[in-house]
Amino acid sequence: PTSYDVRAVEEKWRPVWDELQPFRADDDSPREKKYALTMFPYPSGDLHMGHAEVFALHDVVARYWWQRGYEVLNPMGFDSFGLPAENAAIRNDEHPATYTKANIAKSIESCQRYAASFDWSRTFNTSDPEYYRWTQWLFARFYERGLAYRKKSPVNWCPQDQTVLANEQVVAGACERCGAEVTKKELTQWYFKITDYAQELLDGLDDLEKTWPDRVVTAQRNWIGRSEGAHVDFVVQGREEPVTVYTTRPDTIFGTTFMVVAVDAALADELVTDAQRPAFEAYRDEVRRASEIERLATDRPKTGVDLGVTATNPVTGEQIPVWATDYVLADYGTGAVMGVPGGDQRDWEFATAMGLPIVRTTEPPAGFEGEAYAGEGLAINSPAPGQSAALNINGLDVDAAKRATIDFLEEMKAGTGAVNFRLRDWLLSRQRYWGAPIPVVHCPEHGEVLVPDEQLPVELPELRGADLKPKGTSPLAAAEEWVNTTCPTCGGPATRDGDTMDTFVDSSWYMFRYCSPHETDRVFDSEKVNAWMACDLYVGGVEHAVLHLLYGRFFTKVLNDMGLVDFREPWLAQLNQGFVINQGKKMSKSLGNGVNLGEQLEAFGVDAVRLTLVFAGPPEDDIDWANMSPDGSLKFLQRAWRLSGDVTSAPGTPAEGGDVALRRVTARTVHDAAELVESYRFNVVVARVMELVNATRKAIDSGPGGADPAVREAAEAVAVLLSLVAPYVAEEMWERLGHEPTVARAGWPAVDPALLVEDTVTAVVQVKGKVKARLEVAPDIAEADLEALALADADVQRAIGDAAVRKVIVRAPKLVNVVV
Ligand code: ANZ
Repeated sequence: PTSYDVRAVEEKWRPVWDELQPFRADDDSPREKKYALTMFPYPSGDLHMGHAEVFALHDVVARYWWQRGYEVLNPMGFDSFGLPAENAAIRNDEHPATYTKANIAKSIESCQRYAASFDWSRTFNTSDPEYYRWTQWLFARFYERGLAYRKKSPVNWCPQDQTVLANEQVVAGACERCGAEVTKKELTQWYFKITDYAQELLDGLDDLEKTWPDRVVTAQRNWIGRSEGAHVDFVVQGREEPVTVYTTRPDTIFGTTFMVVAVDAALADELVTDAQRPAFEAYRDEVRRASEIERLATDRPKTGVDLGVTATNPVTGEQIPVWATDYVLADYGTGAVMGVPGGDQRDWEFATAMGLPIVRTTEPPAGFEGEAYAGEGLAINSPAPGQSAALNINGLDVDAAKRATIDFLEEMKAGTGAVNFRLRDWLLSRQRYWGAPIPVVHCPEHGEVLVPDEQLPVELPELRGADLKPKGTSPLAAAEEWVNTTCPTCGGPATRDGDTMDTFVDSSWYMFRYCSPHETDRVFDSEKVNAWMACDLYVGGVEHAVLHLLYGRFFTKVLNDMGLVDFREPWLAQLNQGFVINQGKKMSKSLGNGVNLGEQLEAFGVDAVRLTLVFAGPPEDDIDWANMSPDGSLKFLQRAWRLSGDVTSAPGTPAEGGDVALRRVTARTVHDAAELVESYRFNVVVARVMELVNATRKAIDSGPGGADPAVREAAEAVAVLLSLVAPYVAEEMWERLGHEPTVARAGWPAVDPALLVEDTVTAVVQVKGKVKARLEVAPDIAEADLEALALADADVQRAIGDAAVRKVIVRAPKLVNVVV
């Protein structure tokens, strides 16, 4: 036959692999361990092209590690709590588990057909009570350490999904999931104290930057948002405690002409005079009606209300007015800002709108035509001519001026140097049903009480359809039988916490659980986790740059502090795949340009689809399916397969006596493929295998022929290399070459280093017409290199002696003639 039957080959090998279980990770294996993790999916349907891409890319590395002799942990599960299942359940009047289970079954079936090398013996779903029991257990440990707490504050509220959102889930003012405009609501919510780890989360990036994609590292740095500056205390009329502001530019204090307080902060409400209260309240109502998008728009005119009190500038003693505004954020810094219109554009606009004075305190460069100047320069007006102050920083550059001001403030006890982070605590409670219940009981007598460990999991009550409709409070809170319970401390009547946890809590620790997924009496076996982890590679979407990837790092640090794991970073290296798009655009229902994975697999087979995705380009790049040719991939696979039928030497024939030219190509290909996989250049690996297939075909048809052992060696290398990308055809080739399954565990082909040494030629060096040296050089050596090499040779130098070199004639690569 000149081609194989794609469908028949797929159907033939699947049951064999099911039997062999070649990818089951053995905890007790003496081999060196590797952990290859790819982000587990939400089961919101069957697998799609995006999954096909990421699983194909990820599998190259996982399968490569097996071939290299490692014991590989490559697990897969499902992030199965969350809104898609809940919304579907409301639509179809069913239980979210119904939808979840059906999608998981479909996805597992597809993954197996796709021959992704996952170890299915370790799979779990985060919505399994056996899993979320431990999510709750971890919450309890965080609570005990003071890392989980409740507070009332204005939170992001999605009016569509009727739930709060973490800052990380608000994208450009809109709900990350449904796109609705997010508003603010004052609510008591649960938080994880991720801010305790802000500095460490930042510092860890210095190491990760070597093995993580730049854009992820940058996104995390920006999200953590460390800035250095000072807290400055302003005495405010009629208030005992001073008002503290956070500033990154304490050196601009001489230009502070007003103070602005966040209108929605309690401080504003507290400071406002009776006379100004009506105006203040009217303004606050107006602001609350505005959406986050409007509030954050930079081109929006500045608004505010004078609170009617004044503050004293601690350096100049001047009285400045205190205003409330919406451009100051309540939950950043201290919620109060010293207004420096000369140095901050927002303050400039505010001062201009309100008719407040503007004083420059940094000399802008000549010709500066902007408004506020925030750049480098020397301090001026600090103090201004005629102004008296105990501090004088005129003439200092920004850094020196900052330091001098902080020193002064510290001495006066009116301020301190301070570091600030943009990172907020992680709001983890959700008013939705399909999540892990928060394991806390509220007792009128004892307040918040943790549900005792032995009573975990706190299982979800059986609710379905209309019971799940968002009402602004959790559907759990309305499930009376479930909510009403007794206090674990006193046994008196109490109520369960009605919120569930953000699904990002579930996915913050799943990588640990895979190491010992069946534990029933502990969260995981620390010994096994320490043996497998940290993950050697994490493959997934860049959209998780700040959410999941920051939370997982935070969890790891806490688990390390608890003594449960012996490392502080969970993912040593990371690879982000690009998107699969179609006709230049993201696939979407409205554009009708979606590509159905199942149809592609039907038409071209698993191997050709996988090969196409891997061969498309560097993994980080987007793949436009419209420009791809799975048909071309299939043709190539048929060509590769034909080689296996043309090998006529017996299996096990030593290759030593075989055709050297072909042996060199094979050795070079195998050698380079390893380096290419390790640097994630999978597409180049495919290109090199294509070249090897061509070279082998030529050797069979017009070279030494199919009986030459070098041909067998080459065809076997093709099968092993293809097993990383196209497992079905690779297995079929392997069988035709006379081997037992499975090629996936055949082992990386041995490379004789002698075959990697390039051919050399002998260059003759003559001095005064006599041969003085013979040099072994590369056939493509450049003339200049050959000349330098010749003149540097000791015998040549001796022959030249003190004579002056008149001319050097070079005929690369064979001859150098030195004329003296
Ligand atoms: C005076 C000043 C003068 C400032 C100047 C800047 C330039 P980052 O780097 O983001 O930390 N700020 C402080 N708290 C704020 C809040 N809650 N809402 C809005 N703005 C706030 O920025 C810190 C700077 O942002 C602070 O430094 C403060 O303005 C402002 F020439 O203080 B600055």
